[in-house]
Amino acid sequence: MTILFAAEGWDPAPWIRAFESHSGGQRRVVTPGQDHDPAEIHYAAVWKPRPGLLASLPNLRAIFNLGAGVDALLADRTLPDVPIIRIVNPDLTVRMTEWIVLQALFHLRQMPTYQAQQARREWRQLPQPAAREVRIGLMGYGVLGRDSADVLQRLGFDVAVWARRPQPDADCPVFVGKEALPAFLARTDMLVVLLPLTPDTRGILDRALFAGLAQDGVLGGPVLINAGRGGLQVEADILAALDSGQLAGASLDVFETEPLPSTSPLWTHPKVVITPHVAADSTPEGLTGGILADIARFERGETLPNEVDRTAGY
Ligand code: NDP
Ligand code: OXD
Repeated sequence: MTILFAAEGWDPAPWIRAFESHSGGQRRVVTPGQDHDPAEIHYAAVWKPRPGLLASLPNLRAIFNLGAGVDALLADRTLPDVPIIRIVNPDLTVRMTEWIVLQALFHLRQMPTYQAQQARREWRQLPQPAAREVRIGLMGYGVLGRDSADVLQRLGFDVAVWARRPQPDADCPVFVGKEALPAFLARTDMLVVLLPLTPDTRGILDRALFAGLAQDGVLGGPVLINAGRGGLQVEADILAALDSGQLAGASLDVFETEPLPSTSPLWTHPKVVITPHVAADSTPEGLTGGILADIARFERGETLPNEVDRTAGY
């Protein structure tokens, strides 16, 4: 049984090595450019595969998306009707939590201002709010959101979350659905976004949403931290909100267009922290063992966790 590895822009060599070593050489791994019979492929491990590629595999049994977000994959209207499994893996989760916590502390401890002062050799101590005085609003309380929420709460932040459905086991206030969004935003000083990109969430981070954020917080204005997807945000509205003071700062890992064009004013904006979609990388060592274990379960007839709901889009 052969696995097709197809990940746009990624070096396949370490992935193939990791698949082969974790399977003790039991699985053959091929790439789209390589000579192979499409009929021999039963599983595909993919990241943004060329539209139509998966439809060309007549014996495909399951698709493993090599990231947590499936928006790019679901955009292929020819996808075969087989289970799509997305990555849920402690390695990826911890990496995301590191990034979110790093950004939350960066803004809490006023690092953008201190960096600007450093550039001017200016020694000026600012009043320092405590984490417990900052109300974090976390959009998306899934695998990644839950872990970030736990760690942010342990650091003392006052965390509430927004999700699509009730979360009976949550240990923080939960706001559910569109009706609860205004109340959620009104108590948010730091908006952390870990939503998937779906038809319901596209463009949600816009002027109207920023206008609903709390303006009376200890940070001097609300801060936006987005590691979900660039399609969630309207960048022109972020820039306008930063310039009008409606937003006091932003940390962005994802963008409407990636790579972020060199002409984007976000690059040089003094209130913006930019990272190039690296909040939580998918690594061969972190992920291949889990995919192979899932394939073994699937072949034993067991149901796989983390199957994507195509209707909901995540
Ligand atoms: P999950 O599917 O586990 O969680 C998604 C969460 O978003 C759930 O809480 C869900 O609500 C909520 N949600 C979805 N749609 C809506 C909506 N319309 N209104 C309110 N809440 C909604 O995803 P993960 O936590 O694993 O990942 C989240 C996203 O992070 C990924 O989709 C991906 O885009 C992004 N990501 C980015 C990376 C990076 O490096 N920048 C790396 C990895 C992921 P409910 O619980 O009610 O279903
Ligand atoms: C993902 C990503 O979805 O890397 O995992 O963005």
